[in-house]
Amino acid sequence: MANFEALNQSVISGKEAQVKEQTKAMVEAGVSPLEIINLGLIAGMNVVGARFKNGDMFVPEVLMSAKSMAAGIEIVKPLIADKDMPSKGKILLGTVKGDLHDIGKNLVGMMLESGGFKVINLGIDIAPEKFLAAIKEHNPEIVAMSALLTTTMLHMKDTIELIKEEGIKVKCIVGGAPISQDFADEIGADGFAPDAASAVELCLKLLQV
Ligand code: B1M
Repeated sequence: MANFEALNQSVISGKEAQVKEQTKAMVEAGVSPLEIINLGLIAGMNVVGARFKNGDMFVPEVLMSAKSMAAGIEIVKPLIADKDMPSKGKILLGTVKGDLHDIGKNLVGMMLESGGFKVINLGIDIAPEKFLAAIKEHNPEIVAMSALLTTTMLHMKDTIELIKEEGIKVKCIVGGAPISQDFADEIGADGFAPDAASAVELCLKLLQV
């Protein structure tokens, strides 16, 4: 019987080398790749998400856990055909035009990936037209926008308007330090998440998965 609990613990404590070692040992012992991902890696990250939300873990620790989990997934990924990779939906993520802040956005991306979503991280300074082109290319279920500046948050509205003008049906969600639920409602977003763990919950709710 594979020791998923030990792997959970290594992810929770952000011990990347240990995660790699335990993941490789499980692969060599013939444990199913999907079980390693779901019961070992993602289950550990779920605990991290809950602790982060409750204020029991902080950003640097969460980043270490997310990096450890990603290292484990990298080992298992080649063993799984793309179609079998568990995915709860595709999310396009980016920091809006004129804004270079990406620490929080990347954290959101990692938490979404650990929550089972496929994330396409477009990066920073993403103009509405770039979001639109990426939507047409990747056909995501959700577009998640981040803004940290009161000046750039207005580009979220421009992006949502452009998407609506084009008649594209995709859920748009927003977040970042200056963003509030009121602002999200005002610009016609489908949701707002104050932090990375809530972003996962919001996407699960919006897609009903
Ligand atoms: Co700048 N910066 N910064 N900055 N910076 C802030 C945001 C600021 C509040 C600092 C201050 O004055 N007190 C201020 C904004 C003021 C305002 O607009 N009201 C500010 C400013 C003014 C600027 C510059 C203009 C400074 C200058 O050059 N004069 C400049 C702008 C550059 C630009 O973007 N064009 C600038 C530059 C920078 C650095 C490059 C130096 C650096 C960014 C490095 C990087 O990201 N790679 C930086 C940093 C680090 C900060 C602070 C100190 C920290 C931001 C951060 O990473 N927090 C910030 C002050 C602060 O917030 N305390 C500040 C940690 C991160 C985990 O939290 O990003 O909030 P956060 O993400 C959270 C949630 O907001 C949420 O989940 C995350 C995790 O829980 N979330 C989402 C975020 N995105 C989401 C998307 C979602 C859902 C949730 O999708 C649905």
